[in-house]
Amino acid sequence: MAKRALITGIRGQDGAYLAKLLLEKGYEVIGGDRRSADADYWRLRYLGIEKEVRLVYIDLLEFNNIYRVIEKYKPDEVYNLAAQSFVQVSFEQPILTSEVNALGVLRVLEVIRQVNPGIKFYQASTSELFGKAKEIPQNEETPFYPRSPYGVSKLFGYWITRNYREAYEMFAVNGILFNHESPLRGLEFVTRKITWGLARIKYGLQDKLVLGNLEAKRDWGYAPDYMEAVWLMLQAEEPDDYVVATGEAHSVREFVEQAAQVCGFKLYWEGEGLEEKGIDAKTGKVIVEISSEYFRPAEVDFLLGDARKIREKLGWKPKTSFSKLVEIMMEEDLKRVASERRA
Ligand code: NAP
Ligand code: G4F
Repeated sequence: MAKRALITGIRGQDGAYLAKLLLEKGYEVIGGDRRSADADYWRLRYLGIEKEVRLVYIDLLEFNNIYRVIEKYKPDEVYNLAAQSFVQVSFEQPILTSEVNALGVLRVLEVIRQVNPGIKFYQASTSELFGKAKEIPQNEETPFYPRSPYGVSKLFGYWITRNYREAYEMFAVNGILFNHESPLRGLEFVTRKITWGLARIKYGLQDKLVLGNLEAKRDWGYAPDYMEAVWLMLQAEEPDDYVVATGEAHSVREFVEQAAQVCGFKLYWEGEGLEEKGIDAKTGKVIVEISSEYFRPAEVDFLLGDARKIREKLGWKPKTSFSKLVEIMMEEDLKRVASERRA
């Protein structure tokens, strides 16, 4: 019989790629979506799986709702991807962020414990747990030092998952995933903001791209590669926590420079701090500016992951390089903007 998986956060980037992967593996996929007035399943549509996923309303804020869904659909595996996932907004909405990202995880775990503790559980943990990182690179043993309400809320999610594993012998695991991007990334995150913005500048629909801290460094991977790792964690013999990363870090500045190059701009920089500007040498136009609006009250300066454990124990390694990732995202946004312009 086909395995059945429940994915919370089905409308997000990872929800879509994971659903596609599981469908390809023969799973029946139940997609948990919180209701919203203008629900649009564009990511599922983009991957051609909108009709293959069975959609159910599930909101991590409501225990009874989660209980009914899990009791009714009896999944073999639950992937908890739902979250208020934007770090910047967590400074504006710290309580909502914690309700969803901290207590929300506990609600799902508690339902599983009550309905059927044999259900396998995946928690979407994050490299934001390392925050002001205590060592470079970061692995499963590196101490945590979160730097945002988002990071702090995810710390609770991480520990409650471990606690349910240890206390009730549940198969509950944390994937500590470093940043992973794709053409399905939300426009608020810096990589997609850059590729979408540059594509629009190229086609004359936008004047400039306004960014925050160009010096922040991230270990950026490709989301579909990372969903393979997520699935592998629930197929392991024993439940355990794993770091998922590429082992290479790049700055926001490098991301802009590479994307601009793919886009056909010749970018150079002038000025410093908030006055710094990115100029296209071909036209002399300013295409990148800096604004304090996009700086965070507390920043995570540098993340670099060591994914040795998952490579050695589960045989996972990333397939997509940083330059390939930038190219995939930039070319897809150029295509999208070109067709938006034709429409
Ligand atoms: P995403 O695109 O923001 O997707 C998150 C999804 O969660 C959205 O579809 C959102 O629904 C849903 N959601 C928000 N609040 C909810 C609630 N109260 N109840 C039910 N659903 C709710 O994020 P992602 O990039 O796919 O990331 C997936 C997970 O991995 C998140 O938990 C994130 O924190 C974590 N993570 C991501 C990365 C990364 O680099 N992408 C790295 C490490 C960890 P709407 O569509 O209605 O807004
Ligand atoms: O793209 P970001 O918003 O991602 P961030 O904060 O690293 O969080 C993402 O990755 C985490 C894993 O480490 C996930 F847990 C989380 O859910 C999310 O998916 O920002 C990346 C960096 C930051 O240092 C930020 O200050 O880019 C810097 N940045 C510079 N200018 C900007 C901008 N970030 C955004 N969003 N917008 C800017 O204009």
